Amino acid sequence: QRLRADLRQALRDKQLTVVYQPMYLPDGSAVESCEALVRWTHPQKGPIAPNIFVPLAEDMGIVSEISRYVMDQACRDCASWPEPVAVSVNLSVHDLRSADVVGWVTEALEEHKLPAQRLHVEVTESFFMDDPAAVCTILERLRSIGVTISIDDFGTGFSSLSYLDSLPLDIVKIDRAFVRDIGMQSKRMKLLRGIVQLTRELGLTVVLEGVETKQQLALINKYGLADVIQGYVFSAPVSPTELVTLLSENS
Ligand code: G
Ligand code: G
Ligand code: MN
Ligand code: NA
Repeated sequence: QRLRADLRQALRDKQLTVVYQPMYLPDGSAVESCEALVRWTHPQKGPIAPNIFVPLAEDMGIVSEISRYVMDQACRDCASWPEPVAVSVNLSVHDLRSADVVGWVTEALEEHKLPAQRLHVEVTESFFMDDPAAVCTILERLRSIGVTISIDDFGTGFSSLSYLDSLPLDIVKIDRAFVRDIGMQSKRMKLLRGIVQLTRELGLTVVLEGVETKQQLALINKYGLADVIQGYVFSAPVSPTELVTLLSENS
């Protein structure tokens, strides 16, 4: 109960910040895009994980205020990065229950003069559970203005394969569970190779999440399994300032 009141206060007092995790080309030569990740530092309790407060905000019916805040920051920050680095913003399924989202995304892009081509939005499989037609309509509208659509945590939800060809998608971010235990001859590796091949067959871009070690990276590149790589092997999430430094060193 207390945390709910504190979260409302946090939105008013701008206690929320955004960090960015760069996603790289598989050889590490350049940053392709950066994922915006919201952070909350509670004045007494310290950092609260988004896994705690995002679901809380959803339950309170105020998650779109967080999404709009992150979208605004993300568009502002991305506009200052070297082209063509894109920013990727997580949406909540609640954001897609109302057509307003197209309006506030457009506003953020226009306000910060960011071309829509540099904005990606991430949705999860669970978004398509209750009202897939409505969600698809809104994603189509975002796509028609030039926004790129990513499916996040792919492979962890239900009926994951059956709809890959029917949803308005551009990028598949394969969940880190598929990367974690890959060994040369492992079943995990076979599974990952199969998913990647299928994804590419459908014309979608493959992002591998949660790549942590040099060994994983070497295997991924040996088999050419990723178009883009996100994970600690290249970089953890960093502050907007650190990111600007990182991007300037990287280009
Ligand atoms: O950054 P971290 O690993 O702690 O994120 C944990 C979870 O919180 C991830 O699943 C991530 O997608 C989610 N998350 C982080 N930032 C946002 C955000 O701005 N909006 C939404 N809806 N989820 C977010
Ligand atoms: O669910 P989503 O993909 O939005 O979550 C992104 C979160 O994953 C980020 O908050 C980030 O902290 C975390 N993350 C990023 N890279 C790695 C990694 O290499 N390993 C692990 N375990 N987590 C990661
Ligand atoms: Mn994500
Ligand atoms: Na993910």
